[in-house]
Parts: sequence; structure tokens; C-alpha cells
Amino acid sequence: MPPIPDVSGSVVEGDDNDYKLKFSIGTTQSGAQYRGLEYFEKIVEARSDGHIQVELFHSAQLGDDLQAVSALQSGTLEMTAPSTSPLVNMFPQFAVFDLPFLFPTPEIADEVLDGEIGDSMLDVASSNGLVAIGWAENGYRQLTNSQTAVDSPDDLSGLKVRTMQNPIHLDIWRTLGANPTPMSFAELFTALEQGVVDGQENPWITIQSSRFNEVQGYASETNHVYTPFITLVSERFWNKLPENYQQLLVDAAQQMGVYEREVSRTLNDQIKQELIDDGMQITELTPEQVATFQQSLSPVYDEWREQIGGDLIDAIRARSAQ
Ligand code: TF8
Repeated sequence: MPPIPDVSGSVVEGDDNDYKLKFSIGTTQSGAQYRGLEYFEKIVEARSDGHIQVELFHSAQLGDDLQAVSALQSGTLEMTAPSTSPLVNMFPQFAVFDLPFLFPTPEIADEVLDGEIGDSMLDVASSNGLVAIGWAENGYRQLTNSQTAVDSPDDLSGLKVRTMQNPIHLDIWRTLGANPTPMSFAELFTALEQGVVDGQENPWITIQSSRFNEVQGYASETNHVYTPFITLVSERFWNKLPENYQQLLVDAAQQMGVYEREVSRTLNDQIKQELIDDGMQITELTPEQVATFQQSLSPVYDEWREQIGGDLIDAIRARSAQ
């Protein structure tokens, strides 16, 4: 795992006050996301000369993605970094990240997140009591299940798949012939263990760090959706901070985002191999098999294109074609 980098940048002058910042996430302590948070903590504490004390929480200890966001809005939690998908009801623009196979490489995801499109989405999400200050990644999603090896949509018939609380994800799995159920991530392990659902989909690192492989014998390397994490601050907390400290949080979130993505990508293949070594049967798809999934999902584009914005979709596709 890439080591936590040294803190660059000098101490920032604040005011006479000290601040406490609780930062809570849904993934566990062994994931890339938490590692990113440790770097964030280190930067903020060093550069505020200890005047901002950061306290980290993982595994949805202070609530799942949606609960943490509402805690930011009410001012009982200062920071969180959810997947964009559960927030589409609040920010419909985020739905572009739920479209299947739209980001063929992580580099294209970076261009979008770190370019104009990502910036404008941070602006959009800086409302409703939230201030959005940066991007990290959850990553490419893979399907796991307890029943059967899956290499084509035909294998999904009737399979009960947990999805994020997001209408496009529901649509994806329904279109593929599965039987999807939306559910919070915090309830997922138990639902898999008890057989309430047969399968779920998440990046390898999240599959391993949440121990889903203990209750899921099969996985398929589908890479069907790329999910970002968005770094959010409570507006109530933000407004109490002197401007220099606001900028410090923005800089630290940016550096965390670069480092966290590096960790996530470095670990992705390694963790896939560890899952195999631990007995998971992982099906790697041929390009033809991927194309079959893609073709089966073209109705999802027809359904959502207008609402998400054809120009936006085309702009992202044009980058992929370059
Ligand atoms: C999901 C997401 C999650 C997260 C996280 C736990 O499946 O992919 O990994 O958003 O907060 O719900």
C-alpha cells in the first residue's frame, strides 16, 4: 500500500479559536477510503498547528451515507464522504455516475472529476446545508453472489441483488433480468448472510474490507459502474471557520483525493488476487461478454439520457474516444 505522504505546505493562521471536526465514512478501517482520511487528518492537524482536531469514524459508526449527510445538514457531524449514488434525489446531476460503462478507464474518470464537470458538480452540491470540497473514489463495481458463476445476463435471472438506493441502479439490474432490492450499505452484510439477498455489487476493496467474500462464493469482474466519493462539509461548521481554515480543508481534501485514488488503484488487482486465494470463485469476462452486458443495458441509456443530459453524456463519451 502506498505510504501516507508527508504533509506539504506551511502552517496556516486561523483565529483564536480551536475547532473539532468529526469525519465519518461508511467503509471500514481497512479500506482505501479510511487511509485517505488518515492523510487528511494529518494534513489538517499539522497545518492548523493543532487548532483543528480531526476525529475519524468508519463503518457507518455515525450513520450510513444518507444519515451522515443529514447529520451534516443539522450540524451534528462536520464531514463525510459518501458515494454519489444515494444522493441523486438531492442532486440529480450525480446520476451521470450511475450510467453503466460510461467511464472506460480511471484516467477518464479523473479528467471528469477534476475538470469542469466535476467542479460544476461541487458547486451544485454546495447547497442544502452542505459544502462540497473534493472527490475521491469508491471505484469500479463488481458483482458478487452466493448462488452461481455469472458471465452473462442470462445467469442473473431471478437473482436477488442488493443495489444502492438509486433509481438507475435499480433499472440496471431489472433490465439485466435480476431481482433488485435497494438497501443501505450498513444493512448489507446481514442481508447477505441471512440470504435476504443473493448478491451485491461493490469494488474489490470494499468487498474485501467488508468481508462480503465470507458470505459470497462467486464474483464477476464486470466493472459496470465507476462510483466516486464526494467530500462534504457541514455548512454550519464551514461558516464558523475563518477563511484560511476553509481553504486548508479544500487543499487537504484535494490531496486526500489524489492519494486515496492512488491507494485504491494500487490495491485493486492485489485485492482481487487475495479474494481468489481466500477461495472466492472470480469470473473474468471476455471483451465479448462485457459487450453483451453493455448491449443489454442500452435501454437504460434510452430511459435516462434526456433527464441526465445528452450533452453531458456525449462530452464524457468524446473523451473516451480520444
Ligand atoms: C454502497 C456503496 C458503499 C458506500 C460506503 C460504504 O454499496 O458502494 O461502498 O457508499 O459509504 O452502498
